Amino acid sequence: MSEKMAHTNSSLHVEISSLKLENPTMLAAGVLGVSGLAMNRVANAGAGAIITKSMGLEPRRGFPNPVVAQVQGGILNAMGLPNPGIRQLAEEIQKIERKTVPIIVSIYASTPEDFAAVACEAVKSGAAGVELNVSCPHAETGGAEIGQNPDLVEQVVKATVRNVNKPVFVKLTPEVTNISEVAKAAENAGAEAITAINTVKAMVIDVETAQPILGNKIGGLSGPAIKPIAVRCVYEIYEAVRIPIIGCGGIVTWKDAVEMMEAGASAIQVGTAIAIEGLGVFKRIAQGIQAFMEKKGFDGVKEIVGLSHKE
Ligand code: RRO
Repeated sequence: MSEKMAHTNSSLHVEISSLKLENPTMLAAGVLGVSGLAMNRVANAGAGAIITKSMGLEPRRGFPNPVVAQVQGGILNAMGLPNPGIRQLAEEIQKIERKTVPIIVSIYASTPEDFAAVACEAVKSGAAGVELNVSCPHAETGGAEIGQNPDLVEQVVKATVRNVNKPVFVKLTPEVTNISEVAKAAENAGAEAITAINTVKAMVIDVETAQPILGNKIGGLSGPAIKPIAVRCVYEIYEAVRIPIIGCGGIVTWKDAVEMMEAGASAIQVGTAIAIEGLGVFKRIAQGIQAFMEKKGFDGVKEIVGLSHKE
């Protein structure tokens, strides 16, 4: 398929709430989502949407080095939410040339009021939507301690949807007993999509020094090692909610993407795979999904979504 076709093929089009995507691939939060120039490269590489790095009200330096470590089947990170602060974002968003690619701003905060305040700033900066990060595995406040409590999730989502007129996604942690319950709380509070999943709390130790490798000691595992966890979470959430689910976790190939969609995802996010495969991964996945649909006689991506739930 030509480069042009991968961008324009209408059978790959996806709608998530009011957002229109040319294809179901998205850049996952945390990877290349800070500078306008990097996001521009991702948009030109064929991503259907971009999720920025998580932004807070104020700039943050993040955790001490090392902040990443490669492990079998993935990458462990404890970046520590480094970001320039939400007010710096507008300038970066303006550098993205392809205006048809929705920019969704990932945001974090510690209270419902601050989530709403960051979301308002994000929308003023040109965000097409916001993704509430209530699931960072190693945030000192906010993060997974919110995402592990359906009542807190409800408060954060309610405060945000009351204050912004753009779609609100909620990104969940897999580290709960019942992820469906958290997804339902987000849906009832007005979320328009669920992103599942954030990284999984993990650790790696240097056997010679007997010390944890990451500066923060504990971090979040991403990459192929967590894909079956993500597929299970998406499958369970699909049975519980009616809003779209965005699958995230270990997707490298088009087959991974189709598996996630069969589990119930309407779109998918790619992060760690960029380190493995480079930016060509977006077009390769989109083209693979297209070829799969042609082979199966499907006219649109929707026909794949949730297929594994049908006998
Ligand atoms: O910045 C990070 O260390 C980080 C975040 Br905000 C997150 O949501 N998930 C993750 O693995 N790392």
